[in-house]
Amino acid sequence: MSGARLPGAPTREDRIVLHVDMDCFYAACERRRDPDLEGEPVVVGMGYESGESHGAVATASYEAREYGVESAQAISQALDLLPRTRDDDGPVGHYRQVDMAHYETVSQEVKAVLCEVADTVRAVSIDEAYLDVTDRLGWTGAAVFARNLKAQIREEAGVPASIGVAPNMSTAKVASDYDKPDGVVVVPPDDVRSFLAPLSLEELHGIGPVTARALRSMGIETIGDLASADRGRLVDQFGERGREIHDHARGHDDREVEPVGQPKSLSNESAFTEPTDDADRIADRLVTLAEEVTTRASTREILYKTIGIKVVTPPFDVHTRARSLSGPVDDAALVETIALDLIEEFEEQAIRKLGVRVSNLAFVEEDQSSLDEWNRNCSNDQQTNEPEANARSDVASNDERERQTSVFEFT
Ligand code: TTP
Ligand code: MG
Repeated sequence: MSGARLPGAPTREDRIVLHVDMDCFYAACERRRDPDLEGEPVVVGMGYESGESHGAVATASYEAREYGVESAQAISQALDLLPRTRDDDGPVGHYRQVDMAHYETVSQEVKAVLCEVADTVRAVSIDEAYLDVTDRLGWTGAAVFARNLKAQIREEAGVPASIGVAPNMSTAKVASDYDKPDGVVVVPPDDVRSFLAPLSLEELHGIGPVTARALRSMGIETIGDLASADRGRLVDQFGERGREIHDHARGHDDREVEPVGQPKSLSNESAFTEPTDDADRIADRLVTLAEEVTTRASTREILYKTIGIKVVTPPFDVHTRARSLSGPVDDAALVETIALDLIEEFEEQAIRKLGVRVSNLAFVEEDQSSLDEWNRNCSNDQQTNEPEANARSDVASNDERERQTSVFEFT
């Protein structure tokens, strides 16, 4: 199954890559602030206001798509396809003008959730991002992780997403599109070729109508046909891009998910099968989580100034505790000691889930510009979702407030 690779280039087929793509994003954002649009055909576009008639559809809700509405259609044509008046409880078409400022706000909220659950997040547009979660889970946990993430985005950003999980970016993107809307599709390494094979050429990112037509004229109808096509012929016809689409059709894509900037925290959490108050089990689990987080920090040459734990008690009460140091450290033993110290407050309480987090990060090798970039991308990372009463910070400086989010939904 190996395509042409540079000698020594790593084979990265063991990675776990997520592609998150929001469903009918602009329309979903409109619904978020106007719940009356829920379940209705909604068209979002521009250029149809104040007597203008040349506007085009930016997106449409899935209900509107059922009537044949699609992106780039003339708005007047789109609205003609939709019911204008409501019969009994039947649907009626709605038009909303594009409001980028609002969509950017929602997009930042989605990204804040993504930043929270993965160390490596690459936002590629207002409504899609790739995550690499290889360090966080195995394939057996991938579906649950993706479903939790989808639910979390819905809960915290108020919009629906579809998620594809695969060993590389290109297949993950195909997977996120496969079961839209509100879908989660997991394609483990052994299933990549059989998943891709029957799909039509246009499902592959980078194959537009023109390339698809050219491929069809070569007798190539599906991604499977493309995968087994002669590589030399594809390169003759399409140059370097021929090589790329051939690789992607065969489920090969060595591109790394390169984050924009850096994370704001590193954390890991783990749930018990049943809530437990067994102090030894709780301490053992906390130590394991602390080790995992500090190893990750150390490998990436990341220092931290704040060390925290998260404790979930039944039914689903989330408590966070943290302690800040006077300066950044890389000290695994200290993280363990502080985590064990902080958990003492919960002695004899049944615990459903535990987490360890280090934050207030400093990057040994990084320059400030990439940090600023990340901070812009994760500017909503400071949101508080837990009740104030749950917060308690054993913090050195008064102006520093620990984040309490219901997020950090990991392994
Ligand atoms: P997409 O992700 O392509 O579309 P979508 O999120 O609306 O729907 P889907 O469920 O199929 O993912 O694009 C994201 C947003 O980009 C979309 O909501 C509106 C905008 N957009 C345009 O403005 N013009 C276009 O032609 C397209 C395709 C999208
Ligand atoms: Mg989308």
